[in-house]
Amino acid sequence: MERTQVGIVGAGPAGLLLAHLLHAEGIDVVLLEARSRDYVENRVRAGVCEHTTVALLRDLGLADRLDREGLPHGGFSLRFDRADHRIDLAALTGRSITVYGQQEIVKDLIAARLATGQAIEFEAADVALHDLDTEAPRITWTDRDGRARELRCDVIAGCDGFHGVSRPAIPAGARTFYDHTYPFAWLGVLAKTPPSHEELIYARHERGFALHSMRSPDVTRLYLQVDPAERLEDWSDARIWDELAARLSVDGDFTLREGPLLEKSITPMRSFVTEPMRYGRLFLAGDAAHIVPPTGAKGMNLAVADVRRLAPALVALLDKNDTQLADGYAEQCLRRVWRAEHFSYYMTTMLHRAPDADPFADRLQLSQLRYTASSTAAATSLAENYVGLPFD
Ligand code: RFL
Ligand code: PHB
Repeated sequence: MERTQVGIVGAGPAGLLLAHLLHAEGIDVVLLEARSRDYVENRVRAGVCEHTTVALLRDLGLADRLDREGLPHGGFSLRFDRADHRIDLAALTGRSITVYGQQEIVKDLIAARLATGQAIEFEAADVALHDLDTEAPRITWTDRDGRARELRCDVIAGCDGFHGVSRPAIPAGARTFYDHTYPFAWLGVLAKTPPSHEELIYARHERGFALHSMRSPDVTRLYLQVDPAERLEDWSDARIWDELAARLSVDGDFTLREGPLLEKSITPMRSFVTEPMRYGRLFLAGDAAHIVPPTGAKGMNLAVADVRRLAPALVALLDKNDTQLADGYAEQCLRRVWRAEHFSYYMTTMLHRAPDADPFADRLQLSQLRYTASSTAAATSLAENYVGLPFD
């Protein structure tokens, strides 16, 4: 049987960053990933990095490309009543965010790990966790050459996302789930065309929410609120552009720049939290433990915040047999998680059109938006959550 100190399941932002932090402290890690390198490096997802996420990557010397290619944004627009209402993040908080694709962070982290001579076990199939309530938990899997493998660990970190095997490995009596589904999904597209506006636009419209974001000076990222039952086949490129143009229209100057679509997908929206984020020698981090709807741009940033706490907790546990940080891990993380859950719920319900919205709900929503755009107190509350609350 193979042996390591920390077995990490999942090479998304959480698993890769945790592997990096632990390796830097001399902890031995095995990192397993169900998909291929090519797949994880090209999976289009998040785009907004909180200033705390950027600062951590810089401290670790992992931000060279992010600093060259990432787009710093000091504000964004709330678009409603056919006009833009700018939230000046920099003036309100002294901080800004950076637009840099999650898959670029994943590429940078994979390159950094391989550069230190450490491996990643891509295409690991049939991954299963065992003996989690003992001091010697195990992971079994079938590797890409079809061989059955078994790894004995001191600790397992479940970083395998919302659909992974780690969370379901916790017995039902040992955890509580908090779950909320929304009657919306996001149809997301990546378009080969320069952004139509310098900043992100979160648009509230009678036809539903739309978001204008970007990846680079030549690539735009756009989203439309759709019914979760919608099928991608029913959305031709022309229909997507027409709907985006309608929802992003303003009185005044704005032209939506169209271009070839490079990617299209539909993602349902959900809020979900697991408490505690630990069972015996299994620690959950990132989407494996909790998800938020993407409106607040918090999911990847929460994954980063989790492992930033988990790494020192595991170092203390494994090097000094000091359990204090490990015992406080879940509670500490969950404070930030629930703040992000609330913020994401607030942004989502303020900007999306519920299928059963009546004129009363519409008026409340518009009043909330007008208040946020006109009150420095309300705008500051939004802005400080959006750029990322201080870590400690
Ligand atoms: P990930 O990225 O899902 O990585 C988990 C990894 O585990 C692998 N895996 C397994 N490996 C081994 N064995 C198994 N049995 C396995 N099962 C799964 C998977 O292949 C994968 O590689 O989780 P992680 O690391 O916790 O990171 C979380 C983020 O990916 C997620 O929260 C964000 O993408 C959410 N999100 C956003 N977050 C932000 O902070 N800012 C944003 O602007 C933002 N926009 C978004 C988003 C998510 C979106 N979608 C598609 C869900 C926009 C969208 C549309
Ligand atoms: C993105 O660029 O993909 C993005 C931006 C802001 C969000 C969600 C996603 O709130």
